[in-house]
Amino acid sequence: MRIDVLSIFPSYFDGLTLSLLGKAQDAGILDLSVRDLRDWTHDRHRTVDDTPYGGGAGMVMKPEPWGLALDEVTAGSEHPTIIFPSPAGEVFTQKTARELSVRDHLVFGCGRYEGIDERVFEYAASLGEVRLISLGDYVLNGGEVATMAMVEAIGRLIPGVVGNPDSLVEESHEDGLLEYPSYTKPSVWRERAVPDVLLSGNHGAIAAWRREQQLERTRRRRPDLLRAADADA
Ligand code: 6GU
Repeated sequence: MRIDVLSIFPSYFDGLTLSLLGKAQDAGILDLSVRDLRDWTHDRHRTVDDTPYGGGAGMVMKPEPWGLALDEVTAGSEHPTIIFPSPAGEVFTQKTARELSVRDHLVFGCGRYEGIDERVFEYAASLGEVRLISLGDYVLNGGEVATMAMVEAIGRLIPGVVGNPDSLVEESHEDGLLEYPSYTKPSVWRERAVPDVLLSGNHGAIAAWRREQQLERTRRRRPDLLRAADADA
């Protein structure tokens, strides 16, 4: 998979070369390129923002650098998916991550200031599929941290990135439920014992107990997930 990130703070993404995603890049599974949006400006100050038409607080990102950057990173790409992280977008979930993990080419456009000139989104739709995606109902200063979260969630689903694919199956949100609790040695620690069933060797009983724990935790912590599953059924 190819991923291009456009940002005025490219050094935010240095962390993505570490660990799992760094190995995926070394192995040639993931081709991640982070580009400085200011490289597509042509004035002495490398200006990317200006005052909003109609007035109001803050600055708006100018369309011209975005147009040139999007033209360049999508050139020769058949079906790029162009993602603009935005608190005004659809909410990112594990389902979104799964869907995006099978795309050939993702482009993340990280906005800053009060936003990006609206015409950029219209123009981007002529180059590929545009998605405005939010991490949740709170506000970050820009799209960079949101993009890092999405690239990690998507990247680990690409075949070969996570060493043991079984570890992808039993985690929170893969089946619409939270994960069951995990324990390791010692069997008693600070007077707290590991649940007996896990030491029983009875695989059927263990599977049933884990399922019950998943349901109980989800009921208690995230009842909204159970209602969403009901609505799906
Ligand atoms: Cl994707 N961007 C910004 N700026 N704030 C957010 C967000 C995204 N998701 C939640 N808050």
